[in-house]
Amino acid sequence: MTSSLSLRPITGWSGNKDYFTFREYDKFDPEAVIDVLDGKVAGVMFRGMVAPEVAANISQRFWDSPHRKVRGVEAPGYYIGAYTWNKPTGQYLDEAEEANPILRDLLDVPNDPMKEFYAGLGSSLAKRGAVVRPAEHEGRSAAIALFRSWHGRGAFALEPHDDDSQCSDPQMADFERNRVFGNPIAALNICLENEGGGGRLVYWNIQPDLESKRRLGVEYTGSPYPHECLVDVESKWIDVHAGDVYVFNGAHVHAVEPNTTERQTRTTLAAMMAYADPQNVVTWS
Ligand SMILES: O=C(O)CCC(=O)C(=O)O
Repeated sequence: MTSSLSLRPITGWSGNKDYFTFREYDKFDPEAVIDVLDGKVAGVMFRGMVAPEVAANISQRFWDSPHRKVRGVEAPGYYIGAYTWNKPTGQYLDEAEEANPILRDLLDVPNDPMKEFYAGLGSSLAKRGAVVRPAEHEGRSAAIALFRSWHGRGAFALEPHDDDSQCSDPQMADFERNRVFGNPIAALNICLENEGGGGRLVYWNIQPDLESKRRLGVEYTGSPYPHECLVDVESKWIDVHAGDVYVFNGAHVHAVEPNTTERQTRTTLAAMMAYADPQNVVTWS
C-alpha cells in the first residue's frame, strides 16, 4: 500500500531553461548527442533521420520475428533484445549473448540507423580522444540494442521512471556500466512506427535525489514513480513520429503516453550510453 509519506512531492535536481529543452534538428548532428552526454542539454531530437521505408522495413521485421517476447507488468509490451533492469550481471550477459546475433540479423538492412548513429558519434568522440563501445565484463559484452513496443493501458503506456538508478544496482556492481553512475545517461530512441495520436514522450524537469528514491523504494530500479508525486513538476510532452531519433538525459523522470486507440503500435529501437571515463562512452540496453 502507498503511504502518504511516499506520496510527498519528489525532490531533486531541476535544470534551468537553457538546459531543460529538447533541441530540434532536421538532420543528425552527433555533436548534439555529446551535449547530452556532457549534461549541457536535457534532450535532442533529430526529426526524420530515418527514411520512412527504412523505418517501416525494420518495424515489420520486429513484428514478424519469432524472437519477439512479451514483457511483464513493470513495463508491459513486446520486445526483442536484452534489458539490464533488476537482474544480475551474469543473467544479463547470457541474455545479451543470445540476443546480439538476432539483433544483428534484424538490423541487417540497407541504411541501418544504429550503424549511422554510432558511426557519427564515434567520429565526433574520436576528435576528443574517446570511443563509444558496448559495456563489458570479463570479455563479455552488453546487448547492442533493444526493440520495444510499450502497451501499458493505464495513464501511461510506460510508467514514469528514471534510467540512472539501475546503474547503481548492487546486483550489477561488477558490470562496467556501474562506472557511469553519476554521469548523464543518454537514452537513445529510434522511432520506427507511431501512427495516429498519442505516444508522446513525457519528460519531467527533475532528477530525483536519493532521499526521494529511497522513500519510494526505487533506489536501484528507478521505477515506478507515482503520478501524484509529479503533478507540480515542470514537464514537456514531446511529439514522436516514425523516423525521429531522439536522445535525452534518462536521469530525469520520464514516461510514454498511451496511443489513442488500442490497435495503434508505437515501436522504438533503443540503447543507453554514458561516459564510464573521459575516454570511454559505454553502451547497454
Ligand atoms: O520510448 C520512449 O520514448 C522512451 C522509452 C523509455 O523511457 C525507456 O526505455 O526507458
